[in-house]
Amino acid sequence: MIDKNEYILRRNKFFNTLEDNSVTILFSGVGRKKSGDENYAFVPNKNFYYLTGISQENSILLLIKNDSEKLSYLFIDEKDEKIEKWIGYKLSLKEAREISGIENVCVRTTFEGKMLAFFEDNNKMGEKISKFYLDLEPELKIAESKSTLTYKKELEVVHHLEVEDCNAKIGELRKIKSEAEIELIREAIATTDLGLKHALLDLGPGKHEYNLRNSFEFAVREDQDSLFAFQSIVAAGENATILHYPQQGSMVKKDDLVLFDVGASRDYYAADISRTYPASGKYNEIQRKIYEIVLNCNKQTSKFMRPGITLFEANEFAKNFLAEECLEKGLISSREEISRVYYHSVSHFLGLDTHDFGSKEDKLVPGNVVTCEPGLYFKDLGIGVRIEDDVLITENGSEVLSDGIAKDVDAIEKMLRTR
Ligand SMILES: [Mn+2]
Repeated sequence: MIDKNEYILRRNKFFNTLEDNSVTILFSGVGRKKSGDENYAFVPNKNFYYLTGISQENSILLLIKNDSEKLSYLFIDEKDEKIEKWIGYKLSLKEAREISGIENVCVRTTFEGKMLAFFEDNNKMGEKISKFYLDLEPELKIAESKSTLTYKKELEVVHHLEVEDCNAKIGELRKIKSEAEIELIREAIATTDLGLKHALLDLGPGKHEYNLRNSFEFAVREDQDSLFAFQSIVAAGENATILHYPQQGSMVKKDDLVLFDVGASRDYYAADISRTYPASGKYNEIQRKIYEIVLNCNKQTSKFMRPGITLFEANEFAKNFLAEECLEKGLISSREEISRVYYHSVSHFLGLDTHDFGSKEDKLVPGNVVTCEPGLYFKDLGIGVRIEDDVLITENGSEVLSDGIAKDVDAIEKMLRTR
């Protein structure tokens, strides 16, 4: 749970990145239609959520920076008992105030009127405010058939305003996690661990991938009704060489390795963990050989990650490590062949989104949370191994937040023996 003072602090930091005499409008978004009269489960725009803590659809944040004065307004749907009988509880203005720390919480239907009055005043004052910021994420729907991109056109054409995308400004703030955010990621990781342990009770030949996935997901949901950061991946044998393997209908065979790439989320903060287990309870010789290369790469790469390093450099480090080891152990016959058996990147930023804001060229700084996920995939051998941890960049190096989830061969085999 993030305190309202942290949201106030985040908005102040964001205000500091904005031009004076500017207006910012952020939308939580509206539910996306699935089919008929059914919508997908609503997920708020993460930049809106980051600055408000409000996850209710159809909400709007209005920030005005005028002569260095910083004004925040929040608009949410009016409570309506009839509608609540169908779709459940909605926040009161007071509750929204307590969550967000915004004093001026207004009913959503007053937003358009307030903006019209604002445009009139602004006209009278010789268009003192000419700069508008919107989050121009293309998929962000703010009404049934309206996105922030259509809203941008309206502001430009009707009101002659200059509109700038503020997505990256908020993204930059999101890259550095507070203590409270790191704690939520830790909690998401702990829940993911519970899920994996539960799935291991069922691991064995004759089970289907979906049995193991359901076992994982059952335990996650049972833990404080947790949600998932992304669609769970459980892939046995050759299927584990498909990175985002979607089907999960295959039966696990005795000699299969089973790859889990899974993550619970807490207040939308994601865990992203991969582990690869032997169905028989014991890694055979070739599996162990490949597994230990990936494991050592995982450990060395997370140590390599520290302030000043980029994710591009971390990937080069991991790729070289894998190439060298595979060559030495006779798994490939030239260094170039590594691209055949390792075909993704070793890391991405993690946070409110599983693939969070941040590029491969950004130098890491303390407070960044990134993944460390080397893998090797031998389709011909029916073996795919990925070992993924979540890593916090610290002042002097890094801390593996998911170190508590067993990954050493002995620890895993013992766990499977004694379950
Ligand atoms: Mn990942």
